[in-house]
Amino acid sequence: MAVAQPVHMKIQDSKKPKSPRKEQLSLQPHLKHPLQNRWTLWFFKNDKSKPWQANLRLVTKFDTVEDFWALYNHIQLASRLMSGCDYSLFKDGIEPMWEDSRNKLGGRWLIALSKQQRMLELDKFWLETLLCLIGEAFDEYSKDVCGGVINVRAKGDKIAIWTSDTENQEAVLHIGKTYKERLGLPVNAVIGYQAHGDTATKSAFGVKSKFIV
Ligand code: MGP
Repeated sequence: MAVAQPVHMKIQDSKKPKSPRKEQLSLQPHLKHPLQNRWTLWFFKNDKSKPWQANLRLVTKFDTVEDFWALYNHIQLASRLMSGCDYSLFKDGIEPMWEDSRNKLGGRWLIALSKQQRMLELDKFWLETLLCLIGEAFDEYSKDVCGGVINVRAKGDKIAIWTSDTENQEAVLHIGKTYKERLGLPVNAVIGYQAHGDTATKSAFGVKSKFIV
């Protein structure tokens, strides 16, 4: 945004060379702080007349810290979305669905929230989830991370981190323990990891967790 400058500043400025020096120009591309990965934000709005995949929209991609915050500050907080909506943030090239080749053998660490937690914790937990993702918070196991999803639902909201391989127990457990700590959940709280294959074919009895932390 252009900011009007006081007259005396303009006089001082007029003494400076008119065009920036070469070195300054070459520094400009480095002014933004690059993220390790490029990320894609997706939005889901439930229109029951359409198939599930048709309700999913790619919003934008970003790969710098500054562009993340510009986006985060521009979009609606999750707690203000209509019930039935989702945000998903996935590594570029991975679609936020079970069918993607990077997801189909994977699963999710699921944070199931009570209705009361929407006002108190939903936005805080989702922001922390986003920061864990873009900040590669899981050490060498961050490569197993595919993305994160928030489901805004009247029956109780959900937040999850999706990983690529349910069989990679070391990675899954490290990610789960770190995620629980980062959310500041009490030690005696339990979160579960569910395989997408089980979620997609779940029975009336629900989905059994493969791991808990
Ligand atoms: P949901 O949106 O993940 O949870 O899945 P919700 O609305 O809380 O419902 P619940 O069943 O978990 O209680 C709702 C429905 O959306 C699923 O039953 C599927 O029909 C569809 N769906 C969700 N996901 C994440 C996928 C997906 O990755 N692929 C496909 N094909 N359908 C999906």
